[in-house]
Amino acid sequence: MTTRLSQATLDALPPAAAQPAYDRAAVKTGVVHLGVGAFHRAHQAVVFDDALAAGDLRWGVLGASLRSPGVRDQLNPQDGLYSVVVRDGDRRDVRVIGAIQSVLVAPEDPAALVAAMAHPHVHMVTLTVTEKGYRLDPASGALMTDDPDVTADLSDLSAPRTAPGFVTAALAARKAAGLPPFTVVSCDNVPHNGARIRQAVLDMAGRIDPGLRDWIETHGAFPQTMVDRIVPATTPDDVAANESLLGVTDQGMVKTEPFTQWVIEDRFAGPRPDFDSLGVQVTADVAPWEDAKLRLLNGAHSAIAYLGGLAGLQYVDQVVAIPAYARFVEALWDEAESTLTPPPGLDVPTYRGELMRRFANSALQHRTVQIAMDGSQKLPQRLLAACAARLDKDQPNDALALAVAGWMRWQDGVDDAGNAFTVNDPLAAETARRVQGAAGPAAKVAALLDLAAVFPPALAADARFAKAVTNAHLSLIERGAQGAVEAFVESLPRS
Ligand code: NAI
Ligand code: CS2
Repeated sequence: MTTRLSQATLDALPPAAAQPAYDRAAVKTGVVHLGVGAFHRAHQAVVFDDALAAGDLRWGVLGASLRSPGVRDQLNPQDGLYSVVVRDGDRRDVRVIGAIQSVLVAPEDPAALVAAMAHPHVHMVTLTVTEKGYRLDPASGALMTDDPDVTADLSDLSAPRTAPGFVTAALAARKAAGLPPFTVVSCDNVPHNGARIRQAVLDMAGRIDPGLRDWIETHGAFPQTMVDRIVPATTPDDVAANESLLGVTDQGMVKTEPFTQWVIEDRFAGPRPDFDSLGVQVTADVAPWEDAKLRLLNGAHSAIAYLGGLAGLQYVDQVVAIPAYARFVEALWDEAESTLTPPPGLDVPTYRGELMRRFANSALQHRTVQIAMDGSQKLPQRLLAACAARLDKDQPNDALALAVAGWMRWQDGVDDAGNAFTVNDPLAAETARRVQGAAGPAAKVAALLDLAAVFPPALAADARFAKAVTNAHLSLIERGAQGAVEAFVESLPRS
């Protein structure tokens, strides 16, 4: 067995692997991060590492997992160290990140996490707990008060279970201690992420203690963010390949692309790193950035995941290498783009070109099945908002409808070659029930459109939308996903 990456083995790393040059022992914990997945390690933690490297030692990160001990067991034996490997073609840039100081597993000791979040040095709580981790209804954004963990948090916050529960409990502890609130920074692809976590926390606080709610409303800050960097899940092969570069084993490594972007609304409850000097855009209005990213990047990602995955294509780059799929993505973007008000500084044609190049990065091996996960939580902001906006203007939605139909076909749990797979989604049991109970494809589409957690009532009731999705679904059944994409592209006017 090779040696593990740790503070003690940093000296043994090859010169090409960048590593922290600041005094890690002098770093204070200014950030608590909930959900230390791959994305946090390749995105926000890199920015905090940059802040530390620039000499501002207030921004060490305490990571917390709200579920399993996996990342704690990867990082704590490595003194929190791990590498970010930027992959592009044959390029492999390795950088060891020192910002994460340690990782807690919340269910093992919820009170310890609340106490850590209530520490006076903590100024920010950042979150990447996935869309479903907010316990919000995906279509309306309301706190799911019938969720058993939310119910438990509402009746007793001494041992929280949910992300809004931890934030509320820690803010209550800070209020009781006479401390200011921390800034809550959601870094998930949730629409209006700041406003949504704020509403969830205010809702929870209001049911527990109206005085706490008023205090959070007056003093709290929940900036909206747009976050972007493609960070596929790490595989054992990635760990092995990295070991041959580093000379030591790094169980916590993450792989990513060169591109990274973080846009944050200028709304903070206290100190923050000097974001402007760290390449982070601090701006008054994040919404146009968010809409563009969710509808163009993520909308295409979900379409690629369902329509590529059903055709048996494993990776995103394999999908966009097929000319019909690439043309389909452009058609989807034409529809989505027409619904956007791009922010100053975003040139959409250039952005689309960059996105296609990012998707084509074959060194990432970004699995379609990973992106297909949790579709019920993703569809509203990625595809359905654009559909609704186009219907309002009486514009057709054929490409978007094919993507939505791809999600519906995915709910069957069988690909075009007849291989069964697990539908990984918090609403999978509900979609399966609806699919199994439907007599024929049109009834199946109707039963899924009737799922109010995903489809807003006005969209579900729109006969033009139902017809487009039903036709697309019939095409998927008749031709398979790749055939349906090819037929769709054939039907486009020649440009
Ligand atoms: P991951 O699977 O590596 O990590 C997910 C984290 O969320 C884990 O810590 C997990 O314990 C936690 N989590 C999952 N379900 C939860 C729940 N119900 N309650 C509380 N915590 C829960 O995933 P990754 O790649 O870190 O992505 C996480 C999120 O980050 C995404 O869902 C997305 O919103 C956002 N994001 C991801 C990007 C990427 O390319 N990976 C890029 C931009 C945003
Ligand atoms: C992806 C995103 O998994 C998914 O659903 O669409 O995580 C995507 O990689 C990021 O949003 C890129 O910033």
